[in-house]
Amino acid sequence: MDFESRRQKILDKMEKNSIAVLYSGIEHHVSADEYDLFTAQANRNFFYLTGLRRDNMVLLMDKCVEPERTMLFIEEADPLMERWYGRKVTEEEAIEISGIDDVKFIDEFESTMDMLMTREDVYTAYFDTYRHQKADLPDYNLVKANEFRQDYPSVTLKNLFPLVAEERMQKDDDEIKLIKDAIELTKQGLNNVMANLKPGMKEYQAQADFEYVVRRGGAEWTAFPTIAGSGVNGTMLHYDTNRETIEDGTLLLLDLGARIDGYNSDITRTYPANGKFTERQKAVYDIVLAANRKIVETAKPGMTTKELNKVCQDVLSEGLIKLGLIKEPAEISKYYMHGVSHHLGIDVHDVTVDFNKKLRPGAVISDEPGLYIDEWGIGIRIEDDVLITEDGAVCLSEDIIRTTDEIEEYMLRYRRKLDTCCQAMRQ
Ligand SMILES: [Mn+2]
Repeated sequence: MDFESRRQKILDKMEKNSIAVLYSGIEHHVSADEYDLFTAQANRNFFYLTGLRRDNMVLLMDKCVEPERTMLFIEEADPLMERWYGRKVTEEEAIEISGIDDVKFIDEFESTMDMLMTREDVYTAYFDTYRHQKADLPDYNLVKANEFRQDYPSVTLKNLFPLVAEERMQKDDDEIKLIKDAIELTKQGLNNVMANLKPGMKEYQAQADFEYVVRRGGAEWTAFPTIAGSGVNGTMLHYDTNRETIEDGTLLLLDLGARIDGYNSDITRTYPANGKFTERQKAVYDIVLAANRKIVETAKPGMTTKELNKVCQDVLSEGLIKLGLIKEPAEISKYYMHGVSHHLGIDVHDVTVDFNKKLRPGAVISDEPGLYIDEWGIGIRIEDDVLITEDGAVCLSEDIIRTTDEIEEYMLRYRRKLDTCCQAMRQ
């Protein structure tokens, strides 16, 4: 990965006489002496610009001097702490991974900042002040930005987030390769779900069939909590309790993905519990499939995800009118209530600077129409990951089978006798 050119692009966008300060973050405390796994929490912009996902690091870019300076601060290794908590990144490794030559230890950070603020003309400071919603605890970078504001009230504070997000919206070849690898593992995991699926199983057992394969195959973990909703649970968009029995005759909706080296896949497939779709399920399924295919055919640079969603709504409403479920296109919101696309990358719902921003080549977006018909106990979503190219789009997950014929054929051929499958312990 070319982290140096990524940082240069940010430096080019920064104002003259400015600095940028970006923290990797600190571990989230859970309870007693338990902390969340840090790799999943590291500030994603920090990771994007350095390739590092360890806690207690700072990237400092200084555009007040000629030539510009980039420094990285890391924790110093302490053999006793490492015995308990694992190895830290060494200076050599940090230089090697990030390509930053000027690496110092974190206890020098305060004095370095102090000197810089005293000796240089800093008019503007960029911090990552992103906030998802006010109800959340503020992110570490926001806490640090507020401290800085207190210490240096006359320096203009600006948000680094959109400068980095704008770059992250176009993936380079290295990033696309990792997303493809994550998709390939997701495919293997889904094949294992189909091979083991049968009525009477618990939803979490189908989840386990997926997660075993992707972890075994080298995924660092799943991209997000696996959704395995059978029957009416498939109509709940973020259902992830996964504790119900998969009944005969129902569909199982699986929204899931593997994560490799920080990059995510995000795929949804909907399978019949007993290996055969009913006529009604098939009728609804084929409407969703038509919308899914239409999006990848239509998507191209210059369009917005909003426009794509309109295309999706048109296909879905036409289908539901034919089925007699609705009379007017506007009624589609009763059965389809989310957007068809989001960006995908280091974040599953990857960063965007502007919802109305036109797609550019290199963008990776989801293609995920769905229909959620509570009264029939049918929830169907088909989600693929799509790369925007110079003149159109390609489906990166084309190889993950999706037609009802393909799915039925696969399940008929590969479904195992499950006598050896471990029994569910609890509801
Ligand atoms: Mn998605």
